[in-house]
Amino acid sequence: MRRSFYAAIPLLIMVSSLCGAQELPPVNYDESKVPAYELPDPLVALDGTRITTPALWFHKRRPEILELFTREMYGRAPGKPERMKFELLEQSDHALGGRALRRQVRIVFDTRHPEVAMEVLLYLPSHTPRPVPVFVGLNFRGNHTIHPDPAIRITKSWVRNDRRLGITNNQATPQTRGIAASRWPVEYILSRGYGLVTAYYGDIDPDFHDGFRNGVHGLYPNAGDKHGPEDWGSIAAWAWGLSRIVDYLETVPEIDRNRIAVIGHSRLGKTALWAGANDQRFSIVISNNSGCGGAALSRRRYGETVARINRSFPHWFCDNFKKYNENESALPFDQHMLIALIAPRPVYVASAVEDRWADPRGEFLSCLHAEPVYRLLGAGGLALNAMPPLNTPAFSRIGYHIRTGRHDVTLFDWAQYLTFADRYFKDENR
Ligand code: GTR
Repeated sequence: MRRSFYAAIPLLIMVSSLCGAQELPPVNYDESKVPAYELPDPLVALDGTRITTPALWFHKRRPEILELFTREMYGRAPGKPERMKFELLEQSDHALGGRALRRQVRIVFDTRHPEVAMEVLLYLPSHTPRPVPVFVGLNFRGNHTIHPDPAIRITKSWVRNDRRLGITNNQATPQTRGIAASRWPVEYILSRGYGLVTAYYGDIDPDFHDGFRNGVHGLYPNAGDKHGPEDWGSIAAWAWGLSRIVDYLETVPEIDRNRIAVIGHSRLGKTALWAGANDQRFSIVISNNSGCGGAALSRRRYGETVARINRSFPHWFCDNFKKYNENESALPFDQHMLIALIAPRPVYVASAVEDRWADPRGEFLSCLHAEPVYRLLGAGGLALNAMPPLNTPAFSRIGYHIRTGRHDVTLFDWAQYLTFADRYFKDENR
């Protein structure tokens, strides 16, 4: 057995080189080995124009940066579909022991293909003046995993197999009900006067590389073999799905459309940032441990790098992004400019000290280097010039914290996001 394995090594090497698997430098976790780099200036346009007024930012530089991120990184998504439909699946005015109104709604993106649909779960606080502010965020394993509430529909979409949870045929099992509840403190969010809106990201696009055929990719003519180098990857598809949730929320009178925050963790934190950059209906944007391709600066090459993320997840970004593998200095932007696209709206970036793969310092530096744009727009900035101590949030227009612990969403994180939202949503002068 062992001998046959060793005998196969030359063959494995040959196959991997034929597949183009490139030998990557070791993962760097040593701050002294971060390469010297120069960041593109968000306030200097490609033609050299200095951006000195809000008008220049909004009419010249912002559209330019949005286009660069679209073409070179996340890929181009379609607009709002013409044939969407919202179907009410279930509703209760006395959910969670009378604390909440619960609603489950199916969003069909194109009535000609009703099988491609997203199920949205809403909890709104019962005893809060309407219309209420809400947090919107995608979840990783199905709506039924965010809370043990037995009325939540179990997803029928493709889910990743997991033997420990009894998932062997890519179908969610009843025993997965509530398994992600620690990341979704529903009662606490409601008690602070906010609603929570979530959907399973796999309803929008299953998270594996199938050549851009399944999920919402398949609804458009550029699916599969027609997929071009600047067409949307999965992160852009998930972000597009978040905008479709807002399309629905705009029809719900109990929800205040001017107070919609978008939140996401990890790959879904990257997604929340990209959704917030594209869709100004998100009035607060929250990135929880989003790392490479999210809040972290690519040029630092600390932890996960562009080449590594493109190799592990070839479907997340558009094909053009692969040009920057081991070639970050050629990027016409870095992730501080993604934060800047959200300006002047409040944005909150959170890191975790043990989450070195996501490069906490790189996440902080993106906030710091986005600040000149916020200042130009008269929106204040970060109110920090160095990383704060652990568990010490900074609640400026750009909010930031680094907490103890690992890659996760905790009650501490939520407590800060709610306080941050209170500051901008409950302030009379907002
Ligand atoms: C990791 C990936 C990260 C992050 C994370 C997650 O495997 O390298 O970029 O997105 O997954 O989403 O949990």
